[in-house]
Amino acid sequence: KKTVFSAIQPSGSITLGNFLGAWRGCAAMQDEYRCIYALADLHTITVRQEPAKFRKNTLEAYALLLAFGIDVEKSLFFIQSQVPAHAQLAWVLNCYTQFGELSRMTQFKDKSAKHADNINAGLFTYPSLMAADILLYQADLVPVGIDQKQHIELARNIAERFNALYSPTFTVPEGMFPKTGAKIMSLQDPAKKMSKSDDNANGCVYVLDTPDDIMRKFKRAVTDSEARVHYAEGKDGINNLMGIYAVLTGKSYEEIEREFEGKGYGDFKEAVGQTVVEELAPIQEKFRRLIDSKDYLEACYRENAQKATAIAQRTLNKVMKKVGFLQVK
Ligand code: AQP
Repeated sequence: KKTVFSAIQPSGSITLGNFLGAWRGCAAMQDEYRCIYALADLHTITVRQEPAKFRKNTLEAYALLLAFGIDVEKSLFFIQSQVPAHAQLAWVLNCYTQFGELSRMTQFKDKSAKHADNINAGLFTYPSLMAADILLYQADLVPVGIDQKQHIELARNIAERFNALYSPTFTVPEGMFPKTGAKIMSLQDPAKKMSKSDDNANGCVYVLDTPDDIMRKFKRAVTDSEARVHYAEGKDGINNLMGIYAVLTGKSYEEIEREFEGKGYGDFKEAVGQTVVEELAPIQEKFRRLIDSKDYLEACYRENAQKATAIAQRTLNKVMKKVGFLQVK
């Protein structure tokens, strides 16, 4: 079986973008692949977090991903900060990653514009920590939203560079992007991706939003003045809604256009909202059960961190040896 790795930051409440762009697919891959999933909480502190809120977000994200269908009987699902090899390999990889390469990362540029008062070194070296996450598990495939494409490319370059300098050490991973819904945009500003940390909560549908909130956000979604449901350049708002509807119903854009021929945007928004509410209802119910089972959750992440440590350590040991660190026998 090929190995799959993916992670998500517990940097806020998880969005429909996170779910459709990546995690719905991740849950569906568990029979065919050896799946390794993580909460990337080390990455999260690249933006300042309030400690109590951060802890709460992390536990909630753990429960929510289980509710998405991540099954610890089939897959590994751990919390990054509980597996020390991630930070250790990231340091080594930092020394094999160029300043110029990191400077070109668009996420760094976006986030440093947004957090101009805290452009810390961790924000800059975020992609080499992400490379460490992936390479530690010798992942073949990394299912993520298209916004992560540049980071995956960098992880490949770092792996190839290290392999060429020493000898084959890392599997060179490939990104895997969904065909539709690879990038869900803000409902209020469809030029911007839907983001956990968006200041405008109306633009962002959270997986744990109530049905009323979800419907309200879709009804208020920014569209255009044409009033015809079809996919076209310049219709970012409608394109985004069509993308969401397409992923959830499995319908093509042509089928959606036919379904809403002669109908206004109001009907279309209502239908998209309703589909989202129905998709999320069983997830929300499962989440509510899990979040009350704190002991189960703790047992789960503890055991998964131990298993992940055993795997990650093997790669880290190889790397330390190849680089030339003095070994303790
Ligand atoms: N809008 C999106 N559309 C599709 N996929 C998305 N992803 C994120 N936003 C969208 C995918 O979700 C996974 C987890 O992302 P992350 O937590 O590592 O961080 P991010 O990409 O920076 O996500 P956010 O929601 O925008 O968080 P903040 O606000 O903290 O920066 C990834 O697979 C990502 O592609």
